[in-house]
Amino acid sequence: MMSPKQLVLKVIMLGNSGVGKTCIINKYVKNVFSDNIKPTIGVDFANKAISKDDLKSQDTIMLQIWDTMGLEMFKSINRMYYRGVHGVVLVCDLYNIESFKQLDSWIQEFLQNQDRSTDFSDFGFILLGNKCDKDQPRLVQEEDLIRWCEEQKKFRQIDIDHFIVSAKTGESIIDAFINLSNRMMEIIESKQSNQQQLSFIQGYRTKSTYQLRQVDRPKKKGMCCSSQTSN
Ligand SMILES: Nc1nc2c(ncn2[C@@H]2O[C@H](COP(=O)(O)OP(=O)(O)OP(=O)(O)O)[C@@H](O)[C@H]2O)c(=O)[nH]1
Ligand SMILES: [Mg+2]
Repeated sequence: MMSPKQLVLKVIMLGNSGVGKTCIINKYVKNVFSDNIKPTIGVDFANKAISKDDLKSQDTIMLQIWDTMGLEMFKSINRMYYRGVHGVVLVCDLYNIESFKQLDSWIQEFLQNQDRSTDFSDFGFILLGNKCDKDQPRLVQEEDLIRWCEEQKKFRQIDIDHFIVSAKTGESIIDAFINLSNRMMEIIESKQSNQQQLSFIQGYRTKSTYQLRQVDRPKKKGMCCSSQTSN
């Protein structure tokens, strides 16, 4: 066990356009929600600190949450943001069946293009079914999410917990990110020696901060890459 420290962990949001990825980040990091939000073009990231009171660990975490474009035509551009990722938030819209069907393609796309590990259990995952505040019969049921997670366990040996959430009311959003943070900590702590843990964490860090900033700085006007920080 290494001495307590703050770890910077990179998390990426994945899911179809319109499922609410940007709204979920805004609610979680800034506690705001807007009905009037445009599709994300380019990338952005926000930082959010998780205290050790919320973690089953002596360490604290700074989550670096990357927001990407869900539009199909940008899928290949998203690939460069898969570098150095520790955790993935998969999102579908409970009122959009296609967004649920596409989850498989998002996780596959990530696993094929990430550069960190051939062992898929080295990544933390959670699945969010968003927009549960809506007062209409849902098109995607909680049972569908449960079954999907069971399939990931069976066919890919990946443990994924699901959450029914709302970016509008904030329901279960904090719980979901704490679950993901604990999962990522478990993965780090499962590394046998201090040295293994350290190189595992530093490997992430080097790739997510240094390389991304060097390679991915947008050249075109209108492609934004700003950051927000919240505690
Ligand atoms: N009722 C309700 N509407 C939501 C919720 N989350 C997002 N929305 C709405 O859904 C629409 C899409 O939300 P975004 O956050 O832009 O979706 P996105 O996944 O970031 O989409 P892309 O950036 O195109 O990939 C917006 O009109 C939001 O106001 C929610 O929890 N409840
Ligand atoms: Mg967005």
